[in-house]
Amino acid sequence: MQTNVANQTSNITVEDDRTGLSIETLKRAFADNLFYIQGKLSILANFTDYYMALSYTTRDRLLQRWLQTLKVYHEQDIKTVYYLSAEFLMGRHLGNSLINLDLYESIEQAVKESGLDLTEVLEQEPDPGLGNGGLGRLAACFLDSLATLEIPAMGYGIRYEFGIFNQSIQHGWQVEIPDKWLKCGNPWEVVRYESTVQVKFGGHTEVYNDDRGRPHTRWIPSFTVEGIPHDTPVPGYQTNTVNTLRLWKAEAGEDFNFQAFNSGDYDGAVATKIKSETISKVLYPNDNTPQGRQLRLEQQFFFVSCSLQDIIRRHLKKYGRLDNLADHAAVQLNDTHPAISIAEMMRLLVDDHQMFWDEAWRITQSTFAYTNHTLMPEALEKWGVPLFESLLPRHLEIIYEINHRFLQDVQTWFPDDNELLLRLSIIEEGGGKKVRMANLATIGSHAVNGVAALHTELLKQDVLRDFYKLWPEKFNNKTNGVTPRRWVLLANPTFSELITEKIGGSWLKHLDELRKLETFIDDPEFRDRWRQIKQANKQKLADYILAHNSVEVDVNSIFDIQVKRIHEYKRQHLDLLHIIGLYLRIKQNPNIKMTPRTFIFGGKAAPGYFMAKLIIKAINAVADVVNRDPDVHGRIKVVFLANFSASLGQLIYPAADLSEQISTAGKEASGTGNMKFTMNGALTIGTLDGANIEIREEVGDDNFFLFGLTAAEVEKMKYEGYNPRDYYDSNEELRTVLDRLAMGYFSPGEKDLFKPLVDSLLHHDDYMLLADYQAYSDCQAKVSDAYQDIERWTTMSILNVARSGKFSSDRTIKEYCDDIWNVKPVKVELEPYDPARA
Ligand code: GL5
Repeated sequence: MQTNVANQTSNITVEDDRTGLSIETLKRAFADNLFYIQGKLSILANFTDYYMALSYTTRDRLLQRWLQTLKVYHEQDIKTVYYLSAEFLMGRHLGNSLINLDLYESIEQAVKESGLDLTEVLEQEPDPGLGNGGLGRLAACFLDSLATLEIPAMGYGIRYEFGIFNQSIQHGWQVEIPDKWLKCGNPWEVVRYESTVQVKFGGHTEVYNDDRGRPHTRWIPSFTVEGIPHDTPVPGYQTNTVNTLRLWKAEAGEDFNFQAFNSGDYDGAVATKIKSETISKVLYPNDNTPQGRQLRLEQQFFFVSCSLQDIIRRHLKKYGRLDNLADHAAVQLNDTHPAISIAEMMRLLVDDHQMFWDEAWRITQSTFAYTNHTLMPEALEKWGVPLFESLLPRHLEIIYEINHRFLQDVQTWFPDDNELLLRLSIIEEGGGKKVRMANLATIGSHAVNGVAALHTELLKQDVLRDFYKLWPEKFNNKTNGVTPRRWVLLANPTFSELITEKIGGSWLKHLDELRKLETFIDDPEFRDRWRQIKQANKQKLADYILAHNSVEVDVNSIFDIQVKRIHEYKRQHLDLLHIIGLYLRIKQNPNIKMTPRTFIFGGKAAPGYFMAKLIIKAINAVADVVNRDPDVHGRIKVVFLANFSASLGQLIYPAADLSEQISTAGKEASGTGNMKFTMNGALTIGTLDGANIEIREEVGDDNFFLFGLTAAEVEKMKYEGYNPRDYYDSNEELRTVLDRLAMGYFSPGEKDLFKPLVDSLLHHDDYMLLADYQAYSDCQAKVSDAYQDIERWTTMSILNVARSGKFSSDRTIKEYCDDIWNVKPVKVELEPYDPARA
C-alpha cells in the first residue's frame, strides 16, 4: 500500500515528538518511528511495521506518565497492592492505551492523514493470550480498574513465551496451534535486567548456628534459575496513573551454566539453559482443572519467589526494615496458583532475614489475602509430598511447621475432634500424602473471598466450611466485575457514543450512572438508534462469520451466543440438545413457525479433555447438517467461531441478542462474560448460578430469562439418587434428540462418534442436563415470543444496560481496597519532562 507517512516534514514545532498530542506531531512521530525503530521506508513497510511504529508512538506518550507514577510511588509513603496471578489475559494493548490516554480520535486522524485505516492497524496486534479464561481476564480488568482508581498497584506473573494455543477447526475438530505471540517483538514491554532475581530449586537443607549461637536453617539448592523482569505499562482511564505489570522470564543462572561449559560439557551447559528456560516457556492450557505436573509447580514457585524477593528488596531499600511490610504491601493470591507464597514469604523472613517465626507469621498473615475461583472439587490444587520434597525441600519443612502450630491451636479450640484435624490439615493423609494448597492459602491469609454471593456462600457451607467455623470473620464476598473501558467503550464505540450523548461521559468511571438511561426509555428516536446500533454490530459479526466460516447468517434472526471455555459444567451441549430439538421439530413439520435464530458458539477445550473436544465436534457436526438442509428455510443456523479470544470477544459481545449462561447451578463461581453481554444490551437466558443471580437481581426478574434447578435442588436430587434415564424415558423430544445423536444421524459414516457423549448423559449426567432440558426448552420458547415483540425486547435491552452498573470492576476493586487491602488512591501530578533535568 502506498502511503505518505514519510512526507511529514513541514511545520516542525517545538512540541516534543515523544509527548506532543497535535495531529501534526503524531503524524511526524509515527513516520519517525517507522523510519528509526522499524527501519523501514513507508513505501516498503507492511502492516506489522505500521502497528509497531504506532505502538511506539503511543508508548512514548505513556512513558512520561509511567515514570512519573513510579517516581511518586518511590517518594511517597504509600501502601501498594501486589496482584499475584499465574495468568493475565490483557487483550490487545494499542487500542486500549489510546482509549485510556484519550488519544484515540487524534491518532485515528493522524493515521488517516498518513493514508491508513486505524482499525486495520489495530488488527495487526497479536492478542497476548497469557491466560485460559475468566480468571486471567479478571486479573486484567482488575489492573485496569486499579490504575483508573489511582491505586498504587503492580501485577506479577509469568511471561510465557507461548500463550494459550490458537484453535483451528479441522473437519469439525479442534486442532491446537502454538501461539508465537512474540515472534515480531513486543513493543509494550521494557526489560529491566538490573532487577534480575535468583530462584533456587531442589537440593537439601542444613542447620547452622549464627555468631550468637542461634540455630538457623539454610537451603542448599541443586540449581538456580534467573528471573528477568519484563514490565508493561498499565494506564488508567483519563488519569495520569500508569501502573506496572511485571512478568518474569526464566533464564539459566550464569554460574551453573559456566561450570558445565568450562568443564567442556557443552551438551550439559545447553541442557541447563533449556531446562531453565522451559519454566516460562508455555502456559498450561487447562481451565478450572489443575494438571499436577512438576513443571507447573516450578512455574508457580518461580514467579512467586521472583515477585516476593522483588517486593522485599524494594521495601528494604525504602524503609530499611521489614517489620512494617504489611503496612506498605497487600499481596493478593489469585487462586491457589501463587499459594506457595505463604511458605516462600516465611522462608525469606525467617531464613534469609533471620526474623523470629512468630513475627514472620504475623507479617505474612497480615500481608496476604486469597481469592478462591472455583467450587469444582477436582480443581483444588494438591501436590504430592515427594514432588514437593525434591523440588522445594525447605518449603515442605516450613509447611509442616505451619501445619503443626495450626493444628495445635485447633486442638485447643476443639479438643478430641480428630476428623476435624484431618480435614483442616494442610497435608492430606492416605493414598499418598499431598499438600493442599487451598488450606495453605486460607491459613496464611487474613482474608479469603469468593467471587459472587452464591459462590462465597457455598465456600462457607461446603469447600472451606471447617475454616469458616474457625474464622468466620476472614470470609467475605467480592462479586467480580469487568472494565467498561475495554468491554463497552473500545468494543462498542457507536453505542458508547449514544450513551455519552444522552447522559454525558462520566458513566465510564461511574458505571452506576447508566441508570440515567431509563429516563430515555420512552423516547422513540433513542430506541430506534439503540436498535440500529445493535443491528450494525450484528452485521459486522455476520461479515466476520461469512469471511471465516463461509456461512451466511440473517441479521434479523436472534443472535443467540455462548462463548466461554468448553466444559461439561458450562453445558454447551444443553444448548446443542435444544438446537437438535428445534431441528427435529422442523423436520417433523416443515411448515412450523419459528422465530429465526443464529446459534453462535466459541471457546477452547483443554487439549486433553476428551469430552470437551467431542462437544466441539458435535456442535460442528450439527451445524453441517442444519445449515445445509433446505427444509430449514433460514429458520436456524449454527456457527462455531474458531479461536475465541479477548479480541474476538470485543466483536461478539456487542452483537449479541441473547447471552447463554446455562451452567449447572452451583458450579460456575461467577462468570464474567455474562456481565460483558449485559453491558452491551444482550438479554440473558440463565440458571441461578454465579453472578447470574446478581445480574437478575439488578436488571429485574422480568428482564431475565430464568430456568432450571437451583443449587440446593441439584444437591438434593443428587443426594436422593438422580437417575437421568427417567427423563429420557418420559420426555419424547429429549429421547429422540439423544437417539439421533447416538445413532449417527449427525455423523454419517461414523455411527458411534457421539455415543460417549450420549452415554455419559444417560448413565451419569453429572451436570444434570436431562433434568434441566424441558425447563430450558420452555424458557427458550419465551425468548422467541419476546423477540417477536420488538418494542418489549428493546425495553428489556435498555433496562439491562441501565442496571448493569454494579458489574464494573471499579466497584469490585473499591471493595477490595476498603475491606481487604486497606489502600488509598495516590494522585500523580505530571511535571513537564525536561531531558536536561531527568
Ligand atoms: C474462574 C471461574 O470458573 C469463573 O466462574 C470466574 O468468573 C472466574 C473469575 O473469578 O474464575 N475460575 C477459573 O479457574 N477460571 C475461571 O474463569 O478460569
